[in-house]
Amino acid sequence: HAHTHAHTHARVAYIYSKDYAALCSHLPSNLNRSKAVHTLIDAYGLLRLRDLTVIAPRRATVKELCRYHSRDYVEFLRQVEEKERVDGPTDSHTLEEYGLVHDCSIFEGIGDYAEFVAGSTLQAATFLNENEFDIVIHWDGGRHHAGKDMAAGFCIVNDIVLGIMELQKTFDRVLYLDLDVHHGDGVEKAFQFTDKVLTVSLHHFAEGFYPGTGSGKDVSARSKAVVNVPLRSGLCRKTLSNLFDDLIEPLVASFNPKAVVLQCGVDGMAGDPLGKWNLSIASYGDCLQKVMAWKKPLIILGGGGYNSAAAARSYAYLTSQVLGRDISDEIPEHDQFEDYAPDFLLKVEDAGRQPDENTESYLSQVRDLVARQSDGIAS
Ligand code: TV7
Ligand code: CA
Ligand code: ZN
Repeated sequence: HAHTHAHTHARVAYIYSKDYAALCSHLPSNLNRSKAVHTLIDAYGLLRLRDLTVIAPRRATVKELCRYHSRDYVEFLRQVEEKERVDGPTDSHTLEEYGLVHDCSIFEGIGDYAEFVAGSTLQAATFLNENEFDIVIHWDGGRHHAGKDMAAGFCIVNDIVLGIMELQKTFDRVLYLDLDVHHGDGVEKAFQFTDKVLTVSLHHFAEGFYPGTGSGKDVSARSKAVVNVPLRSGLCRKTLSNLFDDLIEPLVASFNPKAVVLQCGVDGMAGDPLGKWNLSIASYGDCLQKVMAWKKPLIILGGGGYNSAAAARSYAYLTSQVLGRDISDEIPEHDQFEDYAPDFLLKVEDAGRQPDENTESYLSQVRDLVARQSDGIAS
């Protein structure tokens, strides 16, 4: 295929259906978030714009899921609800073996959810492979912690790994950039032995913070194209923007990816119940602008974000940015308008909630860490 990107307006696909949002809204860690996100984006009129195509999600087949996941785990996910209706609750040993406890307990529709979240990111990848769209948005995707044969950290299946594997059919080098406040451990693990997929994760790194990996210090033979950027609490817009320019831009220039997957978890936003950072919506906007400026085939995924109204605000803003449209700072009147009280504005402010502990001296250590990890990365 010829992938030329001389267009001024990107061809944008947006993966969504009402039923899929309902399915995703049962995810215990993000109850009703999916509905909030798509409802706000729709309320802003973005789904009716001509330069955006809404595409219905599709199921991944067993065969597709098994490109990465183990057959046992896939079959278990697909059958667990029916089996529990007939035989009663699954024994705790089996649940623990598959990681379907605590953070990832079984929920209504889990089998369908697993098939659709994976199928949707696979579909996104296929659109890029076939040069049908330039940018595909899948806000319900981005499940970076799921393992080959187990769930982890609110992630049941790893749609990202499956999507990147699909992109590899067409694109020789794929960049994975993970902005979620947590380390993208599952994706890193899947591609740690190949230099054709560069996995980059920025994350909060501190004693006791999940998942505890991604120190940036485990530079070894196994990690060929793995770059971790461990950061401290209170990360603010300016610091992130500088890090992006100083560390990410040169890395990406030397790797020269043919396609990009952006995991845009927004749990680093100020006030997120799980996050430790101090980012604003505009801060994610900065990153997205920089990524779009590369003009590479791009999949944009969601991820964390545990204040649903804040996540909806940011995903609405980011969607408008992809389309090159400005949207009003005033939340439009719609069914869920009350969720945006008391200000009813699009803003999530980053101002001074907590100090930025990423001091100049800490950041110079990070620069050294990243330099050591990037050694030998070239296209
Ligand atoms: C991508 N933090 C996912 C991020 C996954 C974080 C964790 C919770 C949590 C779980 C709950 C809950 C919670 C308020 C927060 C070590 C444990 C501690 C379970 C109680 N409230 C993403 C995963 C992280 C579960 N897990 O990157 C049920 O917070 O720290 C842990 C692991 C063991 C299990 N316990 C928590 O953003 C989408 N979990 C309330 C009820
Ligand atoms: Ca991350
Ligand atoms: Zn997260």
